[in-house]
Amino acid sequence: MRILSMLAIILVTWTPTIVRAAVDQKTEKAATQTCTLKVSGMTCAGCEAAVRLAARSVEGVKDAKVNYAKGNAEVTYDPAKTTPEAIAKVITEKSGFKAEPVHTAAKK
Ligand SMILES: [Cu+2]
Repeated sequence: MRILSMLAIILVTWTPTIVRAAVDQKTEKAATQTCTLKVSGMTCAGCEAAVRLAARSVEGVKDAKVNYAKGNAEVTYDPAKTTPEAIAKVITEKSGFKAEPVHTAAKK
Protein backbone atom coordinates (compact mmCIF):
# COMPACT_ATOMS: atom_id res chain seq x y z
CA MET A 1 0.00 0.00 0.00
CA ARG A 2 2.84 2.37 0.84
CA ILE A 3 4.47 1.80 -2.52
CA LEU A 4 1.18 2.43 -4.28
CA SER A 5 0.60 5.75 -2.55
CA MET A 6 4.17 6.77 -3.30
CA LEU A 7 3.59 5.96 -6.95
CA ALA A 8 0.41 8.00 -6.88
CA ILE A 9 2.28 10.98 -5.41
CA ILE A 10 5.02 10.71 -8.06
CA LEU A 11 2.42 10.52 -10.80
CA VAL A 12 0.52 13.55 -9.52
CA THR A 13 3.75 15.52 -9.09
CA TRP A 14 5.21 14.73 -12.50
CA THR A 15 2.22 14.68 -14.81
CA PRO A 16 1.87 18.50 -15.04
CA THR A 17 5.61 18.77 -15.86
CA ILE A 18 5.34 16.21 -18.64
CA VAL A 19 2.25 17.86 -20.09
CA ARG A 20 3.88 21.30 -19.93
CA ALA A 21 7.01 20.01 -21.70
CA ALA A 22 4.86 18.64 -24.53
CA VAL A 23 3.05 21.96 -24.91
CA ASP A 24 6.38 23.85 -24.92
CA GLN A 25 7.65 21.66 -27.72
CA LYS A 26 4.55 22.38 -29.76
CA THR A 27 4.81 26.15 -29.37
CA GLU A 28 8.52 26.01 -30.24
CA LYS A 29 7.76 24.14 -33.43
CA ALA A 30 5.07 26.63 -34.39
CA ALA A 31 7.48 29.50 -33.75
CA THR A 32 9.87 28.58 -36.58
CA GLN A 33 9.77 30.44 -39.86
CA THR A 34 11.09 29.71 -43.31
CA CYS A 35 12.86 32.24 -45.48
CA THR A 36 14.32 32.09 -48.96
CA LEU A 37 17.79 33.43 -49.59
CA LYS A 38 19.23 34.19 -52.99
CA VAL A 39 22.72 32.68 -53.19
CA SER A 40 24.94 33.70 -56.11
CA GLY A 41 27.82 31.77 -57.68
CA MET A 42 27.09 28.14 -56.75
CA THR A 43 28.03 25.70 -59.53
CA CYS A 44 27.88 22.22 -58.00
CA ALA A 45 26.77 20.06 -55.08
CA GLY A 46 29.98 20.97 -53.26
CA CYS A 47 28.98 24.63 -53.24
CA GLU A 48 25.56 23.58 -51.99
CA ALA A 49 27.14 21.69 -49.09
CA ALA A 50 29.32 24.67 -48.15
CA VAL A 51 26.30 26.97 -48.08
CA ARG A 52 24.25 24.43 -46.14
CA LEU A 53 27.03 24.03 -43.58
CA ALA A 54 27.38 27.78 -43.17
CA ALA A 55 23.63 28.24 -42.74
CA ARG A 56 23.40 25.47 -40.14
CA SER A 57 26.22 27.00 -38.12
CA VAL A 58 23.94 29.94 -37.28
CA GLU A 59 22.30 29.66 -33.88
CA GLY A 60 18.55 29.35 -34.32
CA VAL A 61 18.72 27.74 -37.76
CA LYS A 62 16.83 24.45 -37.72
CA ASP A 63 17.20 23.36 -41.32
CA ALA A 64 18.61 24.55 -44.62
CA LYS A 65 17.75 23.29 -48.10
CA VAL A 66 20.17 24.61 -50.70
CA ASN A 67 19.70 24.31 -54.45
CA TYR A 68 22.66 25.37 -56.61
CA ALA A 69 20.69 25.12 -59.87
CA LYS A 70 18.08 27.55 -58.59
CA GLY A 71 20.70 29.61 -56.77
CA ASN A 72 18.75 29.74 -53.56
CA ALA A 73 18.51 28.42 -50.04
CA GLU A 74 15.39 27.71 -48.02
CA VAL A 75 16.21 28.17 -44.37
CA THR A 76 14.02 27.22 -41.43
CA TYR A 77 14.89 29.29 -38.39
CA ASP A 78 13.70 30.50 -35.02
CA PRO A 79 12.79 34.20 -35.40
CA ALA A 80 13.48 34.73 -31.69
CA LYS A 81 17.14 33.83 -32.24
CA THR A 82 18.08 35.05 -35.69
CA THR A 83 16.93 36.87 -38.83
CA PRO A 84 17.19 36.17 -42.59
CA GLU A 85 19.63 39.12 -42.82
CA ALA A 86 21.91 37.64 -40.15
CA ILE A 87 21.78 34.17 -41.76
CA ALA A 88 22.62 35.66 -45.18
CA LYS A 89 25.57 37.53 -43.68
CA VAL A 90 27.01 34.37 -42.10
CA ILE A 91 26.56 32.39 -45.34
CA THR A 92 28.38 35.11 -47.30
CA GLU A 93 31.23 35.25 -44.77
CA LYS A 94 31.67 31.50 -44.19
CA SER A 95 30.98 29.99 -47.60
CA GLY A 96 32.16 32.82 -49.84
CA PHE A 97 28.93 32.82 -51.83
CA LYS A 98 26.99 36.04 -51.76
CA ALA A 99 23.66 35.49 -50.02
CA GLU A 100 20.79 37.89 -49.58
CA PRO A 101 17.24 37.53 -48.27
CA VAL A 102 14.50 37.45 -50.88
CA HIS A 103 11.82 39.86 -49.79
CA THR A 104 8.45 38.50 -50.70
CA ALA A 105 6.73 41.61 -49.34
CA ALA A 106 5.77 44.33 -51.82
CA LYS A 107 8.70 46.44 -53.01
CA LYS A 108 8.74 50.22 -52.98
CU1 LIG B 1 30.99 23.83 -56.38
